[in-house]
Amino acid sequence: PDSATGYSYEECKTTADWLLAQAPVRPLLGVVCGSGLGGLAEMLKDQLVIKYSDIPNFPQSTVHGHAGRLVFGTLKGKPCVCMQGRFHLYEGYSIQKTTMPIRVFKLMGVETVILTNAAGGLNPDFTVGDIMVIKDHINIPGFAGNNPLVGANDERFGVRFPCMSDAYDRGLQQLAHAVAAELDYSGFMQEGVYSVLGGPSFETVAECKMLRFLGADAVGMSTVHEVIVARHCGMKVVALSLITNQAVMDYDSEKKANHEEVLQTGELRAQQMEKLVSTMVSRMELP
Ligand code: 6GU
Repeated sequence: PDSATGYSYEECKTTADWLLAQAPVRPLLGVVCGSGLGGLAEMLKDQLVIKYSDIPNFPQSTVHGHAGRLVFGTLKGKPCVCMQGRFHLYEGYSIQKTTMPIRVFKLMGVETVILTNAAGGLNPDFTVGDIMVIKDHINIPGFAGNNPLVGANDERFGVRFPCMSDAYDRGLQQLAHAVAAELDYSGFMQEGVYSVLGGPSFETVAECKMLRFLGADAVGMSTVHEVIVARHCGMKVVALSLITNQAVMDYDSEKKANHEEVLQTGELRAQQMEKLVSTMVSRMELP
């Protein structure tokens, strides 16, 4: 099943070794940049930039707003690898393929993963431009068997049935809030539950109401599959959602979800998001 749906351990290892052979640093930190949030990668010092199309075995990024490059360097002195552009289920890859870079992170020595995304707000207390520290997720595609760990389990990555009740590291969530307070960002910081759908169509009104009723604060099309794979192989995870738009919750609303609004809000808050992440990184104790 591996060759049909995903990548084997050996294929991931080939890619990791190929990257390490040219990387200026051995990364301890992996960052995945969401839509419109790729600017974080520009903050890395002593960069080596590699296009996904040049990396053996790597999937290719197809989404506008995602650059499709891997950037190595140091962020606040910490050795780092950054994905500028991620892979989504709606691009047509198997879900196992979309998460292959996370396993490559692990095989390069990454121990902590920071993920960002753009998401629609479901919680009525949220405002466009808020940053939500993800404390939990609802994996809707997973309910139907679309989980990145489906298929033969390779014990070299992790156990067959990994725990997810502690997926989002408590200490790193606290760090996010503490750093936000220091930067005077508390006025737009939130915490909550992120729900994922396959996309690419946005939600109907009934679907938004259902997700809210289930306990979700935000909805998006990414991150959860990466978190599951990162936790499976024992990496620490912290994830931040930029609320780029309010999900439409009633039929009278004139509003329509669209990708342009997502990217515009990204621009509005991108610098603060970058500052938040880089300051968190400067405070992280890495081995
Ligand atoms: Cl409203 N929905 C989904 N599924 N993803 C989004 C979004 C909404 N806004 C940004 N990303």
